[in-house]
Amino acid sequence: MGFFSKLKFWQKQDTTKPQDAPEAVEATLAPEMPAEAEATAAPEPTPAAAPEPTPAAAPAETPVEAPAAPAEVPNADAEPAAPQRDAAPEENKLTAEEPWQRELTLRLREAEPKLSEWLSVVLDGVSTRGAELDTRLSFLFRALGAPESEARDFRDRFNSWLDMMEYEDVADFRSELQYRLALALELEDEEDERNRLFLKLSEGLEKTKERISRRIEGLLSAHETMDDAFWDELEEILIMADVGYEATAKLIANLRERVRKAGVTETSAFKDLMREELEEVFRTERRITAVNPPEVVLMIGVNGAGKTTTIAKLAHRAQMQGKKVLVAAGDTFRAAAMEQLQVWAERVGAGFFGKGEGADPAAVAFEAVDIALRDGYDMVFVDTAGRLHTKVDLMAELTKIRNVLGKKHPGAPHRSVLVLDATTGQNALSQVKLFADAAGIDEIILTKLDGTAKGGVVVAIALQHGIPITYIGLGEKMEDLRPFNGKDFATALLS
Ligand SMILES: Nc1nc2c(ncn2[C@@H]2O[C@H](COP(=O)(O)OP(=O)(O)OP(=O)(O)O)[C@@H](O)[C@H]2O)c(=O)[nH]1
Ligand SMILES: [Mg+2]
Repeated sequence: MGFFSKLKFWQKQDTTKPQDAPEAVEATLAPEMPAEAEATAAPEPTPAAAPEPTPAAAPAETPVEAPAAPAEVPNADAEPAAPQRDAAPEENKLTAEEPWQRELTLRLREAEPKLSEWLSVVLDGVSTRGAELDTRLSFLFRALGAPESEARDFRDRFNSWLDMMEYEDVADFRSELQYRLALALELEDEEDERNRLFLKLSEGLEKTKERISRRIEGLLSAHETMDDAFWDELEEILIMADVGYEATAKLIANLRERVRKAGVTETSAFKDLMREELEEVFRTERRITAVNPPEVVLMIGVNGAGKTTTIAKLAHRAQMQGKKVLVAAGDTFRAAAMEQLQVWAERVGAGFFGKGEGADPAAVAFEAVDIALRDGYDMVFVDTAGRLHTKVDLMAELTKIRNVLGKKHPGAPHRSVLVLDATTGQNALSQVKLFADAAGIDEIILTKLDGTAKGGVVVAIALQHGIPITYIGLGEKMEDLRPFNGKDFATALLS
């Protein structure tokens, strides 16, 4: 559990706490308070962040990568001869008396209360990794009231990742650093982060937008009213953008009804109505998300869809949120599949369990959950084969894995996640049907939306199957797997 979730939990427990949250950044940073004492006194990190930001409002105004302020190294002189980056945390202990620290505190307090701004202040004058960066990151954690142990844990994991990636320059890892901080400090819902995601989403959907929004623009300028010819042309545009016949027919019928109810005929009103309709299409029922730990997630999908890399990305997110994660190599069809998963597990710092090529995948799943129960893991991701000798074999294997998991741990698998490659367009729809009928699906993750013009398939999946889409893949980097937000998707698609 991350620091701020613990904080929220404690606040709920103790109703005697004052209601008024103090400023996010404390002027005086107490050296090494016990975690709990510090936490109960600590405020919400983003008092100014709106709970329901409107993603459309700001993307253009918010810099994705805010440039560092003019170089001004507050601790250039105050810092002793650079300690090694693996120096004991005590050596990095901060005291508020030091001039650079006072200055940094003031600048953080003056900055707009959002992560990208805080990070700009903290990284000002730091161009490479090393002791300076470590010190500043610890400072940021403590300035936000997070316990030293979490700062240390974050720094250690981040430095191991930097070692592995052989990154030295801040320019190479800044984006990943911000992503990790957003997860670790539970700031991902912050407006700033959402804007970053929205920009990323818009960029990722560029090719799909070429197919949908550019053509809709053309349609709107060619027609003044929404007459039959208008709807016919719209139908063609949607089909060409991989929304598919069935979903297009449904969407057009819904849109016509919406237009009729709104009592408008002019095409100028169309985009807003279409956006509202898409938001409706992507709306999902609330579900019980609580689980009896460990939470077991079964990843299914055809070969090459992105199951293994998506497990890595999900494991990474969960680890950053303070969870203990185990990944299980249930794809025993190919030795390479297991090795690939093991490498990813090591990279993201998750536990790994595998039994070798040809082992029974159900036995792998069973033993992995056994280990997870014994060793207190919070989550288990079970990778599965995408290809077997026949479809029947594949489905029988998935059913067996599910049964065994349920016997070992009631409620498991808590989620069966179908991973779909968006570049396969309409083919993705038949995969949903196949897996839903044979194995059952609780949610869908669509990968490779970046660089495909077939993103319209997202609409088809939501309309035809009503299975929640929980994440989308917008690239190969860890931070490129993002929670799916239907409202943002509709806005990005039509903007
Ligand atoms: N551009 C892009 N590439 C992705 C994305 N997700 C996965 N990939 C790439 O897709 C390829 C296949 O991914 P894997 O995770 O190995 O797919 P898999 O489903 O495990 O495949 P099998 O093990 O063969 O069944 C890899 O090269 C990934 O880097 C994404 O969102 N965007
Ligand atoms: Mg795989």
